[in-house]
Amino acid sequence: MEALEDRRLLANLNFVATGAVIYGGGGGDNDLQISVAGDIYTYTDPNETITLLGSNVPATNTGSGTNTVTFDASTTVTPLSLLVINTNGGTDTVSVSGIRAGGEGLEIRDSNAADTVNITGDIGAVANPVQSFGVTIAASQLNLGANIYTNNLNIILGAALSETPIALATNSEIDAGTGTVTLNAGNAGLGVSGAGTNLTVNGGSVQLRGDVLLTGASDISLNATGLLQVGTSGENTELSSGTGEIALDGGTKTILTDSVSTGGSANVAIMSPTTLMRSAAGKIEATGGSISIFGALSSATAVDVDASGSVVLTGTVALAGLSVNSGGASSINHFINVTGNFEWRACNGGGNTLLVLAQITVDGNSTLQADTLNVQVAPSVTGTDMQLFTC
Ligand SMILES: [Ca+2]
Ligand SMILES: [Ca+2]
Repeated sequence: MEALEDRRLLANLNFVATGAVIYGGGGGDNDLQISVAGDIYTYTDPNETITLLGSNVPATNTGSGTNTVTFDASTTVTPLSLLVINTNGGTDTVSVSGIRAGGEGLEIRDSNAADTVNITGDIGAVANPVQSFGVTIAASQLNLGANIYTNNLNIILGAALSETPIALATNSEIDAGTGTVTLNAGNAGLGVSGAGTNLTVNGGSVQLRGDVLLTGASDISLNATGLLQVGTSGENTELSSGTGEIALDGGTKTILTDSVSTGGSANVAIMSPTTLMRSAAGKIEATGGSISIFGALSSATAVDVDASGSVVLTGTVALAGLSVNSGGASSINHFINVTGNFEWRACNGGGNTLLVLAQITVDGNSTLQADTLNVQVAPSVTGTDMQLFTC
């Protein structure tokens, strides 16, 4: 026996006893707009009427049963804890221009259709972040033009399984305090809809799934007090900032699964006790800038590090192969262990010095080249001899 199709054409706003407010759209195409001024929320949809119901309906409200309803969120019996949006069937659009700072969380559910979510105003504020439930947004497309701040509560953008392409419309800061930030942008990735938009993500744990391919001068700053995981198993995640800076800071560990690159004169800085490059992570590149990696760097595959400026690797390095092209003065200060081939070239005609102060152990072929080579520690080569060249 077939299930009956949902043919409701009316939307409800259900104030349940727990303090959640659940918007349930009908089967038609919703165009729901949510705004707030002080404690007064307005939900409006030209396509469906909205009816208030439930045991916690605010004492002050207007418009129930029409296309625009308002309610004073401070007049519920149980304090509001969470705004839930479920547009159900139809090709729906949800636009949120803000929610109260320092209050309820936001959950926009994926209704498994080509639904779009636009966030055009901040969710929480730096000094007054979301205080309950955190923020979860799923859709077929998320256009993010605002900041999101929670008080140590998780922020999840993108559906866990179907994933959600994310377009940045303005600079966006996503800050969960010690909570987890998960960006599930999937195969379509996270990109820009403006000329150049910065992405800043702060959390206790930060996990990205899907490429972050920004253009213009878009800075990417990803910071976790714990694990920073850029990509997951089977979903390698590339980071590209256009001509913006890239700064990655994993408090305990940074995991990369694909290349990290900047253009223009922008730099790449990775600060973490350990940076692990998984799968074919491949390349860290600053075509016109410098690269600095503070902490240990390891990978089971070969890694390219290319910069027109200096390359500074401050921690121990353990890789299956390493190729460094550096256009600035370089020094090798820490133990480098390469099971494959090793090459470090610092040649751009600028009189670059490559100073070797720590042991380099290489099983394969190895080449060191600079305008001036200053090798103060004998390399340990078990493969072919180490070749030392001046440019
Ligand atoms: Ca839908
Ligand atoms: Ca709908």
